Amino acid sequence: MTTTDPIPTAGSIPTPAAPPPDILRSAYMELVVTDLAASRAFYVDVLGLVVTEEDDDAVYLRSLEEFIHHNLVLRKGPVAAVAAFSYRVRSPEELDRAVAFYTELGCRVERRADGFTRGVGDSVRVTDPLGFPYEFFYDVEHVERLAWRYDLHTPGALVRLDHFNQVTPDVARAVRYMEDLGFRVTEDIRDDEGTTYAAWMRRKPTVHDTAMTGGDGPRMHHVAFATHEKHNIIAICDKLGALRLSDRIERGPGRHGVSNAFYLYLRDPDGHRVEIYTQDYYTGDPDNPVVTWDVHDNQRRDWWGNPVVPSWYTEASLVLDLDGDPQPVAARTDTSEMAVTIGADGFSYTRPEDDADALPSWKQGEYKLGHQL
Ligand code: XXG
Ligand code: FE2
Ligand code: CA
Repeated sequence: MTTTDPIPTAGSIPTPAAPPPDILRSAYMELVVTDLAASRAFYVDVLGLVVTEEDDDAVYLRSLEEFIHHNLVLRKGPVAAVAAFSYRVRSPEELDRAVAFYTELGCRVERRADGFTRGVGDSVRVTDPLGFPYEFFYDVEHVERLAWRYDLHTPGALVRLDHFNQVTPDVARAVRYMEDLGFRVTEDIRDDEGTTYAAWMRRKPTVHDTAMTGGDGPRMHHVAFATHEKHNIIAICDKLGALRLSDRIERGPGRHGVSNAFYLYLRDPDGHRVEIYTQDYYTGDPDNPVVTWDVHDNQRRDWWGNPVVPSWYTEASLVLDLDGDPQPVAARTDTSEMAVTIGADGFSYTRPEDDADALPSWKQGEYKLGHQL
């Protein structure tokens, strides 16, 4: 049978009449890695994720507070890429909804009663309208939640999977589709000309389950794991230094503007980006206000004003179609955030005398002190 996977095209994505599946949370990512032993050493020996199960082809890992079989699958393969962004849904019936929703969108849809990975049962995988491999499941093996097993915790303990981050050429188009899928925007980055550079969207009541970052896509920007505290992130930096692996640190540690979380970005042996993230805020009320940042605000991505390295804007991982082939990447056509903020003719401001209209009213008090200094 010949099948085609939709590639990202311009034009809006229609809203299906079929209701979307009720998604609970981002649950796991399946990563294809080229050297399984090297990746295992990075995620298990350095970052301390827990092996639930493994064989010659794959390692199934979980974070310390998780009770489902895995949050990360490392699968050996020829090309480093992402095979699935997987979401848990509220009940088994939600899988029928996922099939109807994506079938109506004209997407390729595959359902497997016994799952695509070990530990997970009935699942639906799709190539979504943006070209990403999305998965939905409810049925999953429960394993021991290691929250109380402090004998196993390390100083840099990763306790939960927090979110995914996806690169896509047209963020506004992506947001409309994700809202149809039931996500709500919590924060975004824009300019006065109407360009959206990035948007953060949630199902669980935190800042996000996934974010859309403007750039050439579909590609995977990062997968993020949470620690309890900021000091756990510092401990990871110290450990990387002690192991002479400081070149795995790409950006940070620092405080995000967007999300208010404390962060660190690492690159794994294949270059897949992993964020360590902690202490964002509750967003679960129905009238949770959206926070919009000006793309020229120098503190939007790093609250302390530290520059974002160019690789963070330009590099990302390929994603696979349902046959396991890399998806073609389409170029972003809107201006890139790197060009408008750190490129040759880009600009950004820290104090609002450079752009008086840009400062939200709740920051006016802070600004008065800044102005005196
Ligand atoms: O999780 C995140 C991020 O998407 O990784 C990046 C929260 C905030 C940011 S940003 O760099 O915009 O502060
Ligand atoms: Fe992130
Ligand atoms: Ca194919």
